Amino acid sequence: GLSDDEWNHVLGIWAKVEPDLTAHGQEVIIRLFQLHPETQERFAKFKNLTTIDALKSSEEVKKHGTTVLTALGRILKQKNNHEQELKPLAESHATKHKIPVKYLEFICEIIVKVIAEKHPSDFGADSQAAMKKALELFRNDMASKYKEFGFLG
Ligand code: CLN
Repeated sequence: GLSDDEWNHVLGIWAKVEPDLTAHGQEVIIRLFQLHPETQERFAKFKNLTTIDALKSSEEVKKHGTTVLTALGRILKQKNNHEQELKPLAESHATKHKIPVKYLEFICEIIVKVIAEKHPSDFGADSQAAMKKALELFRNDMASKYKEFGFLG
């Protein structure tokens, strides 16, 4: 798990992300689709967005980015006690959306990068290390829940 100090880092930087969650979320989703096009194929609702301009001007992408980061923020704020928030997310991503754990790795890496670019002076080495650790915890717990739902991801 993370120490109190590490959680303080995680929630401290998250408080800087939150006022502009939508811009962060949009950037994360667009970058994910650009770097890992196979992830976009999982979204029936984004099939028609075939150019970078279409992605950038899509209200649906903005909305989805906000949904994802809102859910992630809720989980981070529970620190380690995220069972209640995590379970439905693991269930939908395992059994309905069928999202490999590898894709979770992709998005977590991009989340760290986007935060680092948008908050260069508030996201130092200690904060970055703490955030990476929190996201790793999130992914590991998603992966073990996946198994409970019979999805090997
Ligand atoms: Fe996701 C829907 C949170 C990563 C693919 N995702 C949702 C919903 C979230 C949510 C809340 C709506 C409720 C639900 O279906 O459940 N997703 C997250 C969080 C993360 C995440 C938090 C990681 C930080 N999701 C992913 C990816 C994966 C994916 C690893 C592919 C690329 S990124 N998620 C989906 C899909 C849906 C979804 C396909 C359904 C979208 C729709 O049709 O509305």
